Amino acid sequence: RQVPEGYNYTQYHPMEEIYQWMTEVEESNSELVTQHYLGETSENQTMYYLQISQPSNKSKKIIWMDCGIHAREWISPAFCQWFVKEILQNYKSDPQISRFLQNLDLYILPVLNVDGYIYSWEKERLWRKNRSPYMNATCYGTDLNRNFNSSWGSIGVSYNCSSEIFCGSGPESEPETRAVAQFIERKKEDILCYLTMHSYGQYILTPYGSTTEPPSNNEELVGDENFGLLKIIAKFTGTNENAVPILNLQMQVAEKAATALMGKYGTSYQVGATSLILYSNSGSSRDWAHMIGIPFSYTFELRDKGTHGFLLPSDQIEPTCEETMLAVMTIIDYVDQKYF
Ligand code: PAY
Ligand code: ZN
Repeated sequence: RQVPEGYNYTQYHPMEEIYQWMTEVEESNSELVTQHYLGETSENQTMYYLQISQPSNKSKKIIWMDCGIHAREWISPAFCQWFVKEILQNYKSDPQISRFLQNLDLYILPVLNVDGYIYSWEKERLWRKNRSPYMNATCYGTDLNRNFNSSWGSIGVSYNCSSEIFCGSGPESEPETRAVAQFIERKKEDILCYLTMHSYGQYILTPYGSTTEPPSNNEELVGDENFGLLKIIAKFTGTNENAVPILNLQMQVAEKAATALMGKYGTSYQVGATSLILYSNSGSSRDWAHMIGIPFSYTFELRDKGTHGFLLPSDQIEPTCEETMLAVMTIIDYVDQKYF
């Protein structure tokens, strides 16, 4: 029970099977899971997310996780599915999960870039971007992780639509970006943590990609006065003073997560701001989520470090998901314990 009977979590699945899986997960766990419409892609595919929430009169906070913003990173949607399975299988028996589900709802978008994912299954395995046409359909695809409204177009992007890192014609020019951004914007007062899953490289990346200089005071966080963000941050950092402590704290929590992950099979992850440990980029969803005031915002780069790269063999799905689970649980647990 609780997970669709017979679904194979140790294989990669094409989009139609993931759609089917979402429907079945909801049907077989109707007390806990609901499937919701999020939006439409540029090729008119539907984007759905799953909401896992335990019925309660309490007002709860949210953990958001999206997978598959980049088409070829197949381990990412596989992890979102694994994560859902683990929660559903264990929420009754695992005290950690049952504790945080009293306070937190989980919102999971298993495949953000549906068109790209389908394209990488059917046409070009190493496709990265979405599939929107540009220049009279002479080139296709925007890098959705350069299309968010955070220092859009400023660094680590291309304006050439045939580039892998084409940032689109403007911030949120893409329907997939808009669907996610509008939804998160609407819910941001309640979202404590934004997680976005990629591969590969074995990193937990923190804000910012677009600058190596953490802004002083609260300049980085817009709209804080609107929803008492400072009060939220103070819950975590114990200070009302400025934004730097939350950036540092994100690092520390990511370190704990990486340590937990390593405990499983010894896999080593590097932790730090994207601009410091990887490269600079702008318009990433992770930067944007933190900029609008979500206190914890992370990009995971899952296995491996380049041996197989995007073509991670399916026999690594299980160990990758098992270890990543520990990291994600560490973060959720921290946020839960500290906030509630
Ligand atoms: O949020 O800053 C971030 C993630 C940075 C990723 C990016 O969007 O460029 C890093 C790459 C990714 O997962 O897309 C890394 C992979 C190996 C790539 O395609 O270069
Ligand atoms: Zn990626």
